[in-house]
Amino acid sequence: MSFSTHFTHAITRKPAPSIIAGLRAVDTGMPDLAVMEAHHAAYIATLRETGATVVELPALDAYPDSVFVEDTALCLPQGAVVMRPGAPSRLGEAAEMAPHLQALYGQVVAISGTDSFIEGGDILVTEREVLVGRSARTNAAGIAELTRLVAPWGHTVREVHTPPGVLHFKTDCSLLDADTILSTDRLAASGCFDGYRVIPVADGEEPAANTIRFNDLVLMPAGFPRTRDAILAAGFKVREIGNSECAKLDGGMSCLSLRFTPR
Ligand code: CIR
Repeated sequence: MSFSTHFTHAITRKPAPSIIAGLRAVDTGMPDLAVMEAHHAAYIATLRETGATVVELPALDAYPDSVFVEDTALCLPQGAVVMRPGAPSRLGEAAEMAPHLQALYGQVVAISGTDSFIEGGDILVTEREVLVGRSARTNAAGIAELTRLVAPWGHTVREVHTPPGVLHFKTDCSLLDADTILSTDRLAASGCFDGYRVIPVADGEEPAANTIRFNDLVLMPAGFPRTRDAILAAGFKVREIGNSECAKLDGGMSCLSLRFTPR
C-alpha cells in the first residue's frame, strides 16, 4: 500500500470564530463560519467514509488560521516533523499540534533553527521523494533542516519553487497516485514533475489543483467540472467538497488535515 496515498489516520481542527481574521492575499469577502463548519463536517465525514480514524481537535480562537492544520507538521511513516510556519501569526500553531502527534507517533522531531521557516503546504510527499517548494513561507534554512531530519528515515528532499504569487507549492498541485500529479500549467512548466505523469488542471480552474488522494478517494473542491472530469477520466473516484469559505483565505483540501499512518 502506498504510504503517500493511503492512511489510517487524519487530524483536523475545528474552525474558530476568529477565522474572519485569517490571512489572505486578496480580499474576496468575509468567510462565513457556519458555512465553513458545514463544509468542514462534510470533509471529515468523507475522510471517515474511507475507513480512517479522524482526530478532531477543538477550535483555537487565538490562532485565526488554525483550521489549516497541514501547515504545522509533516507526517511520514517513520515519524512526524513539527514545522516552523513562516507567517508570524501562525508560528505558535506548531507547538499546539506537537502533543497530539506525540500521542500517536513513536518519533516526533521539530524544525528548531530561529532562521528556519517551513510550512506543510509547501511539501508534497510522493512514493520516491519529498518535494519542498521555496516560497514566501518556506526558506532555504527550513528546507536544509528538514533534509537533515528526514535523511535517517530514508527520505530524500528535493527543493523546487512555488510560483510567484502562489501561497504554497501544493496550492498548485497534488499527488493522485504514486506516479501521477495533478498540476497547474504554471507550476508544471518549471519541469519539477519530469518523470511523473501530470494531469493538467483545466485553464481557469487553478484552485482545483489542491486536492487530496485519501485512500480510495480524491477529495476536490466543488465547482471545477472540467478538472473533475479529467480526474474521473483517469480512473480515480472523486468527491467534491464545498470550499467557498476556505478559498477566501487561500485554503483548500490539503490544508484541512494531517494524514498519516502512525508507527
Ligand atoms: C494562510 O495564509 O496561512 C492561510 N490563510 C491559508 C493556509 C493554507 N494552507 C495550505 O495551503 N496548506
